[in-house]
Amino acid sequence: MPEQEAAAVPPQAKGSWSSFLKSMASFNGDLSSMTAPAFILSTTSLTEFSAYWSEMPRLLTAPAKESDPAKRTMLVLKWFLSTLKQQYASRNEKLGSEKKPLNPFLGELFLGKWEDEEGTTQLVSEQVSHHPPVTAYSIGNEKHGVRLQGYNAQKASFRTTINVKQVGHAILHLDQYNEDYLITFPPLHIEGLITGSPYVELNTNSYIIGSNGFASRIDYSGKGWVSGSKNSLHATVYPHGKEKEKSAILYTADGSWTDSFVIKDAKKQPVDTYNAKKEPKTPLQVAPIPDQDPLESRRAWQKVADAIQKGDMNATSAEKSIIEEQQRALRKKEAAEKREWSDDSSGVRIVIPFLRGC
Ligand code: HC3
Repeated sequence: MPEQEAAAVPPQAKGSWSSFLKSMASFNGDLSSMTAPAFILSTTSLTEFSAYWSEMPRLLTAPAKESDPAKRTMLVLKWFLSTLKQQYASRNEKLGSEKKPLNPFLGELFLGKWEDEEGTTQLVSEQVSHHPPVTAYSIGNEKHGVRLQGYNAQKASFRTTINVKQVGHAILHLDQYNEDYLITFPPLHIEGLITGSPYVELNTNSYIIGSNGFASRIDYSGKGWVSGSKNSLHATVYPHGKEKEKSAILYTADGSWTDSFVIKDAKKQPVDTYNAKKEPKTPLQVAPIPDQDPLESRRAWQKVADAIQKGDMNATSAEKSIIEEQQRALRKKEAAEKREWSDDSSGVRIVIPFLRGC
């Protein structure tokens, strides 16, 4: 084991980390109920992860400005690939390792917006199920008529490491072309678990299926025992039904999702590039905590986050219990009231348990 990796577990946490690893042998697949040592706890809730889809709004809106349908599909692919680093490696980069995010409560909200030359891009992320955890989101840029809506859940298992299958999908809609792109999410696994510096590596493949007759397939690979490099990707854009026909490929993308990739056309000529280290991001604007609704993530978890930051496990558990207790009381109240919510504008009656418990 390399020394610098072994040092990832603080000396005082070595015992709890090895107990955590032993407990993984009987892991039941429920990531939210996994009890992890203090040093690996994050102060960020999973509802915040929805923001990773749009940290570079100009890439999200770029397809809306392209009149050629195959090129539009390529630009959707470029935007999707550009989100991968933020989605899967940014915490590792920022915090030194992947951490265990806060498990959102039902109805938890994360709201924000990006303001730049693309206009306003608005984010609404909501926890729509607590057990199993499901996060839904809607990201919209009205000026360019672009909307991304989706939901995410995870099914995990343990075999030599934590393997995560992502359940859910997202749909990117372009108003101008009345076009939808159905996006699936890659399976992933955790590397570096033994040494206490976990990070995400993506597995197999995922797809983007356009309603315009074109699709993209993205293949992911990592550093194997013998060859390969970390975070590698190979993607192709092709007409529907022609995934296996090499001669039908319209565009390819090759490189790394944490570094850079090149997009080439059918003649193998470079037509576009992306460099994750150089691409400027637009900061997400979130309301100051005192101005947030009590259901908003950073306000609701503030005391828990402070306790985690101080490394105070007793306060962390106590503050988490307060939130859990409030949630139990709310569920009881809702059950007693048999509450129904209605949307007056459409006349549709939405019964909360149906909507929330998906
Ligand atoms: C598996 C994961 C929680 C889920 C995270 C998801 C799939 C959430 C939706 C985002 O769009 C993409 C995404 C990125 C990373 C995924 C997380 C990586 C690790 C985390 C586990 C719950 C934590 C595992 C615990 C430990 C000890 C390894 O940190």
